[in-house]
Amino acid sequence: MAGDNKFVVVANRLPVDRTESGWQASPGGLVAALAPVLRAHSGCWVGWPGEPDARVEPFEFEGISLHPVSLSRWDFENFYEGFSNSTLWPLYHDLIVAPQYVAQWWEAYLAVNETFAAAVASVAAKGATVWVQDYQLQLVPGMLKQRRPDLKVGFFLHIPFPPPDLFRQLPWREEITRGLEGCDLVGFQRGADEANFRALVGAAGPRTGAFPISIDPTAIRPGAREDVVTLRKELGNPRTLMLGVDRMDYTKGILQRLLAVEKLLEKGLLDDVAVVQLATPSRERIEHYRKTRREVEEAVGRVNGRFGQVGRPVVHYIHRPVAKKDLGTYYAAADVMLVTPFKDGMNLVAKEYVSCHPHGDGALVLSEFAGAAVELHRAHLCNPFDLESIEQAILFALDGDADAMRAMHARVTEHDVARWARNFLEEL
Ligand code: ADQ
Repeated sequence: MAGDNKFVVVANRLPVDRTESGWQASPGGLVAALAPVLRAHSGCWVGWPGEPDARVEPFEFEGISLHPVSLSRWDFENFYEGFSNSTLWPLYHDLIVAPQYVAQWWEAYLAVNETFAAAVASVAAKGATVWVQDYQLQLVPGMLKQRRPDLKVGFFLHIPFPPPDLFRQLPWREEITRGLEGCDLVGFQRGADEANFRALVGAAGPRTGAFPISIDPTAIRPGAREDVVTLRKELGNPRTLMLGVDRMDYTKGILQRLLAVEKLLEKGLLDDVAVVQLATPSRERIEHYRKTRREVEEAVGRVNGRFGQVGRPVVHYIHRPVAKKDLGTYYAAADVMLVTPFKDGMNLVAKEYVSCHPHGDGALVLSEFAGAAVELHRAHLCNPFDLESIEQAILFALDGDADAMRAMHARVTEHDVARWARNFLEEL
């Protein structure tokens, strides 16, 4: 059975969310990067619509044809929350928390990957190109090649690939590598991730490459001058405005940056500062995520209790998603951006911030364990496992470095997400 789509993107999620007023494009650069390719090649997107137990018929959205794959509540709990986010996510992020190995989760992963592979096989035209996205679907390439040897299959891993000795913990390591070996090309964020995978599969494995993902600079625009002035005024016109923007995830090191700020305040090395921490709620049914949130919120309360004034807290914390337009205002207004993950595939927030500072102002504190540190190596790099290292980077950042900011801005603007997609697909 074959369909008529010459280009198929397959990802855990469709690039849309259902709202009260119908389907809406979900934020994220992937859609922006792939939409032109999908339109030009009569392509389609296969993915889960985001609601357990719902059956949704295929539909068109802004010129792209979407093929929903339905997942049951059981699939969601075992495949998504279980194997994807409580086994693979911590394992691939170097065991910041301990991965759990549960046979039932693995069975769900296997079954759901089969469902995705079957869906792709039914919509892809003969000889079509299929681009599989991310850690939730690592078995799909192998399964597809069995059903449809005529297809050209690429895979991109958005998160890090762990060193071989960590990967070997996985009871189902061989099945996963076999899945990826079904690819014509496997793409990673960094050369180091690619090397980890190569060390595992040896010279006989599939073709691989490093393709650092990037942002769509037209989607996040620096806020208008008057909005920046208003925001700073609302924050009490602090001398220094620091900003954090993350999904609430234990990989992001949100607590660590707050502890570093607290230490600097304690030592009297920082004053007249406001910190804005925006955190989107994420995976809240998983205990480690709830714990991370509790720890962050406790630190926010403690820092404000120790160093804030009535009507003038030090840390302004919002645990809700923020509109892209407002995000541009926060980025433009911030003197120092704090990006301190313990481990991160890329970290697009760092690139979004740099993209909102074309004139050399602002400063970026960036963890050396974020994939973004390869390209943004002129940022104020720090080791998030070492609080003093974060403190040092913040102190250096207070002085800024206009040349570095301009150079990083040029890099991010030139190497945008469209170029990322083009590079991968040309190589494929
Ligand atoms: P994430 O772990 O989600 O992505 P990141 O790359 O920083 O991390 O992307 C987050 C996105 O969500 C950004 O575009 C950001 O603007 C947005 N966002 C975050 N907090 C927000 C808030 N409070 N309000 C509104 N928007 C918010 C995974 C990997 C990364 C990799 C990307 C892409 O973990 O390492 O860079 O995929 O490959």
